[in-house]
Amino acid sequence: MNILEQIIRDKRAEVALRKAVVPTGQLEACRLMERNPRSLVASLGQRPSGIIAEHKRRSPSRAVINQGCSVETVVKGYERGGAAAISVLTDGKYFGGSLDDLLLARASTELPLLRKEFIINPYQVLEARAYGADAILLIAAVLDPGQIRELCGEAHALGMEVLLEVHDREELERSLEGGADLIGVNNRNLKTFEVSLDTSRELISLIPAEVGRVSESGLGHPAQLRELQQLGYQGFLMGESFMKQPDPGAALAE
Ligand code: IGP
Repeated sequence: MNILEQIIRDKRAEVALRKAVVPTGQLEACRLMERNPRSLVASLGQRPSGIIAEHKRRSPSRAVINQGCSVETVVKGYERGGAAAISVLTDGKYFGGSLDDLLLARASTELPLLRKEFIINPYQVLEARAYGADAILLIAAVLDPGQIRELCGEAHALGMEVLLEVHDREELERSLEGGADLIGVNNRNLKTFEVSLDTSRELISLIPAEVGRVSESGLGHPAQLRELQQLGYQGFLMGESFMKQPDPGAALAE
């Protein structure tokens, strides 16, 4: 079993437990459901950096990245540093995140927030909204086209946008009909952790012009962002290169 299959197996069990503890009706009654979500797509157009800066404490590929900074410090630093949006990892077992992190991020910024999670069930989309997210991530590698369509529909019905992550041509082609607002090309293979920017270079020409284009993972140098921008990417999802510094927001501003 590869790591992605392992994560999804655990996630199924987790979602069943969560549903039992907080029923759908309770989530629907949450205060944050009254708030109007903000557009991640629009923010990428307005904020010149195009950076979606990620709160990430640890990962299966790199163990501890940053345990010292509070969510509030990181998020406010990212905003000050010029981020266009913030991504918050909410998976606990493999990434050390939580829905409380999303809530704390929501209390710390007005920038659009992406819930970074392994979403397999509409319940998690509702959860994202109730905890203050403006957009969700969907990972094509673990979803079939019917699920992508269903989860996109759920997100849109709740006023949120969808960033759909792909890693190869096959995933991209079978996912395009799903209705995502943005396509994210993950430079990291989630099954092997290998990182190559060639993934972004090769897939750009296959992404239709009407969807937003985001390059994800393994980015750190300004020269990389310049190259990807010239190729047609408008967004850059970056975590480790900021989080591994003692002051992640200052690292972004540099
Ligand atoms: C950020 P990096 O290499 O800058 O820390 O990558 C982000 O792209 C990465 O965390 C990520 C991810 C994911 C995490 C991309 N897709 C899916 C968990 C699940």
